[in-house]
Amino acid sequence: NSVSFDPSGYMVYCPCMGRFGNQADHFLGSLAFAKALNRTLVLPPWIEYRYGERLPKIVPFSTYFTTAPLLEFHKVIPMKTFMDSIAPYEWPSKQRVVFCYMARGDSKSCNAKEGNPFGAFWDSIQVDFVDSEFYGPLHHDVSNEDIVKTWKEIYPPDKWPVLAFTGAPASFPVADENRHIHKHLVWSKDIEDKAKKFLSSRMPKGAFIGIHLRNGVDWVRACKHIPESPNLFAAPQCLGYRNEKGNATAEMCLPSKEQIVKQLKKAIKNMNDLAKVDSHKTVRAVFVASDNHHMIEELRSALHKLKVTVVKLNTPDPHVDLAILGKSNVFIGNCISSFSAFVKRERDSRGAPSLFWGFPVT
Ligand code: GFB
Repeated sequence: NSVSFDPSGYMVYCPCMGRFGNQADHFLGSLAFAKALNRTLVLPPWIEYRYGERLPKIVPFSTYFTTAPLLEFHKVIPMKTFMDSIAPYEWPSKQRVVFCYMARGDSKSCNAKEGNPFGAFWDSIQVDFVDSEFYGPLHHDVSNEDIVKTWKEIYPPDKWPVLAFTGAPASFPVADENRHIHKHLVWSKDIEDKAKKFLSSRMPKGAFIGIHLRNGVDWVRACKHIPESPNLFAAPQCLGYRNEKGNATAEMCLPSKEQIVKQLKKAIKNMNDLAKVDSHKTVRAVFVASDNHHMIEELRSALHKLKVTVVKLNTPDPHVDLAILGKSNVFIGNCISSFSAFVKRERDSRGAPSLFWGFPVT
């Protein structure tokens, strides 16, 4: 067959933590890790959870993203190609050892298939493991050259052609130095087309502000931890990785209606001031993405004097929401949410402006 084998080896992992935003953070770190070790990264599928369904849905990587731009950064291979053309020869069933930092649960193994989504993920590619390998105290922070060297010494590709990880060999949130890799994450034609179709058919011509309202019950619960977690989840994206720009607040996590309206009006006014010299910049619409309550009626009535349309997708679709938010003239997101962080990174890679609810604290 035409798939060429990489003598430097492969790396495969289960994106077993969190939902899309978390998995995207982990993907960037894992790709950086694979690059540091000079191994081909097997593109993981996305793991999705449906309310009321016991098993998660396993979605091919390419459903949402294009492979070619990733190759500009590092060697990657689709999961199916790897399983069909590489694994049978380089990673036969009897040699499938799984890596983890230390034993999971109360066993002497990685227990890589124990629990959800662990079992479902490896089952989806028909992989069972014969043994576990604990790599601790070695770790995945490859910003340190010695660590890279140690990985290569202990696990050379001729003896270990495939490193399979129980979870992503990456940090959450994504390390600061890996954020830039996001520019290689380009939406698939399908997602891009859906976003463009919505923009051309449902949005007035002109500038628009994209906002992310993360306000479902899981989020309300998570925000209760803000007082003891000053850098919760994706918060470093606005507060800095060492809280250089302050601590997370309840208003950043779950902004009030007053806060949202105040910031939106200000953003619209700023844009419209710019529009005095460039009329293309006049704000015509606000696009709302949310996991729960879009506040469409509240926002329409609060903004009616500003002559803007307030819109959302007819059918919920997180990836199309993200793609549209990425294209907005100004984005206002949730600093704590990794879903917002996805948009912020994409926009940063193009120099497009982003703001956050309740930040900076005034
Ligand atoms: O993406 P995500 O990891 O971001 O998880 P957070 C939130 C999920 O909620 C998304 C849905 O993957 C979507 O499925 N969602 C959130 C949305 N915002 C929107 C939106 O604007 N539009 C649509 N259509 N869907 C973390 C979780 O979420 O929240 C953690 O990953 C944990 O596992 C924590 O549950 C409480 O960082 O916001």
